[in-house]
Amino acid sequence: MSQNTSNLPFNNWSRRQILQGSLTLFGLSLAGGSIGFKHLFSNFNPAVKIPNFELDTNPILDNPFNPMTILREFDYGTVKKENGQIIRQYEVTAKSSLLHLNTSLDFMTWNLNDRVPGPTLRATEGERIRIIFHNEDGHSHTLHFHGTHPSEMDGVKPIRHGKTAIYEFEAKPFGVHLYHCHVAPVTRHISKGLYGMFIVDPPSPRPPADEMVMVLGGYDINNRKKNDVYAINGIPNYYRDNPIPIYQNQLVRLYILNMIEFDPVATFHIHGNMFKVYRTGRTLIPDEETDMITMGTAERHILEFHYQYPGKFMFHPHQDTIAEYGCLGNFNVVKN
Ligand SMILES: [Cu+2]
Repeated sequence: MSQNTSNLPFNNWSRRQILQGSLTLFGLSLAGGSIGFKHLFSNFNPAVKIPNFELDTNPILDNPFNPMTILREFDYGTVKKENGQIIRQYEVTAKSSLLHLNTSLDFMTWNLNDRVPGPTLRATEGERIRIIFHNEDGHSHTLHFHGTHPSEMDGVKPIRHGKTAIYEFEAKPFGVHLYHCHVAPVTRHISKGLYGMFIVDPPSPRPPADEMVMVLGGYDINNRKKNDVYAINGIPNYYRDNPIPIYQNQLVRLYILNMIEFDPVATFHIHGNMFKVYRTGRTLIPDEETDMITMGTAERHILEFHYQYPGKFMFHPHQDTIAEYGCLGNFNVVKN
């Protein structure tokens, strides 16, 4: 059973980035026979390099999270051994908090671990995982996972304010999945921010790549069952104003999830390039190559591409309203 020890962080991150607090290693500990470590960052394969960049500390908006950090952040939980069995354990807390979407628009989110989307939980197929869910919000919520699990772990029974629930099951099948609150009206609980990505890696890891996560969401500010603004990784137009640095000719593996409620579909398009599609992340060989993919709500895929030419390239849903109201971004391709 893999413990992902090969994924320990730091290999590609500068000391400055670490000191900036954009990258934090949580509680590294080794104690008598049990292995307990928690790290949040992905396949830190020495073969993969990430361009240095200054993390925008977002002083105007002053939010509890930064979409540039969310982009390449993976929560592998804490691995422990109990009665001879290895368990990968995560902590997820529901709360309410105010998010500054732009300089003139605030929104009271219901969120997980103080961020929208919630943490990108990641495990390897076949591992036993345990999600400890604390509900510190005033409303009842749940965590309902996609993937295969027993009925009693399906996360549809409301967990009241101040209560804790434990969801435990085997991570399967490999692919890109999601989790979200399943309390009615679900559209409201999701559009308020209670969702996140759940990646199950295949037993043999995918090849090294600059891995990143994009979760598309919408905000129904006035509770009209209609989105007023949209965002990739929580903050509208963040990557339009802060382009994502990637290296020329290096493989990018993008885990993408559409969590936009109220609009039937969202598309995704990248400029100046094509991408390979692994539908729902359920294959190891690509299903197709295109530059446009259509996703219903909760639909998700792995897209792989590398940029042949340096420079700035846009990405966005091709429904231009969704793009113009918050889902527009840029890659900044730099020479390696
Ligand atoms: Cu809820």
